[in-house]
Amino acid sequence: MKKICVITDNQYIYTEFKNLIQEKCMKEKFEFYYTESNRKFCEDYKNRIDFRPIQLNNKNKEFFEQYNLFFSLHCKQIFPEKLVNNYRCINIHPGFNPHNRGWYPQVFSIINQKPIGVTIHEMDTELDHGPIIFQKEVEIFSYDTSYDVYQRIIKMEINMLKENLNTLILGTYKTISLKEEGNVNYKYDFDKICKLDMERKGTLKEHIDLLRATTFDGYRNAYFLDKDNNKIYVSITLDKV
Ligand code: 0FX
Repeated sequence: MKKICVITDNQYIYTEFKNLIQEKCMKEKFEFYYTESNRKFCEDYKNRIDFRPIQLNNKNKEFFEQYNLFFSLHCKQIFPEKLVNNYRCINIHPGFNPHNRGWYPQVFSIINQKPIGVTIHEMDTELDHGPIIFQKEVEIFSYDTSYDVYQRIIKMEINMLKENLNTLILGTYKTISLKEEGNVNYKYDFDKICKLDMERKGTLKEHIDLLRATTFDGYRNAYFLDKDNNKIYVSITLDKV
C-alpha cells in the first residue's frame, strides 16, 4: 500500500488534520513532515519520529515514489518542479484563487476587496496557481480584523477537508483551470503596508481598512516612526454592538 505525505508548518492544521484522520478511521498510511527551516517546530517536535523535518528539494525520486499523494497544508517551502510535475500534489490554501495568491491573502482582501476564502487545488510550478478542486468563499464584515477573517478561513479549511478527504485521496474530482492569473502578494508586500506612511492621503475607510488588515492578535504589524525615531506599533479595535 502506498502512503500519503503531509507537509505542514501550521500547528492548528496539524492537530485538526490528525484528529480528522483518526475520527474517520482512514485506512491509508499518513506520514507527517514540517519544513526544516521551521525553527519552532524543530524545537517542539525534536526526537519525534511521527513528525519530522524535511527539505523537499533535497529529496530524490526514490523518496517521492513511496507516496501516491502529497498534501501541502500551509507549508513554508515551495514544492520543487521535480515533485509537482511528476506526482499528484494538493495544496490547501487560505485564500480564494486567483485573487490575492501568495502571502496572507485575507490581509490584502480587506484592503482591495477581492474575494477571500479557501481553495483546494492541484499544485503546479506557480504559487497558489494549479487547477481548482474545491473552493469556498468567506465573508469579510466591516468589523473584522485580519485575525477574525483568518479564524473563519482555517475553520472552513478543516471542514472542507472533513467533507472531501476521501475524494481528494481517490482523485475522483473534476478540476477547474484558472480563467485568469489574478494577483500575487509576497512577504515584502506585507512588510511594505505595515510601514505606515503618515503623510498618506485617503478616505477614513481606507485608513481603517489598512489598520484592520494589519491587526492580528499575537503579532505587532503596522507601525510608524515618531520624531525621535521610536517605532510605534498600531492596531485597531472594532466593536459591533
Ligand atoms: O499557516 P500560515 O497561515 O502560513 C503558511 C506559511 O507560513 C506561508 O508561507 C504560506 N504561504 C501559507 C499558505 O501557509 O501561518 P502564518 O503564521 O505564517 O500566518 C498566519 C496569519 O498570521 C497570517 O495570515 C497573518 C498573520 N501574521 C503572521 C505573521 C508571521 C501576521 O499578522 N503577522 C506576522 O508577522
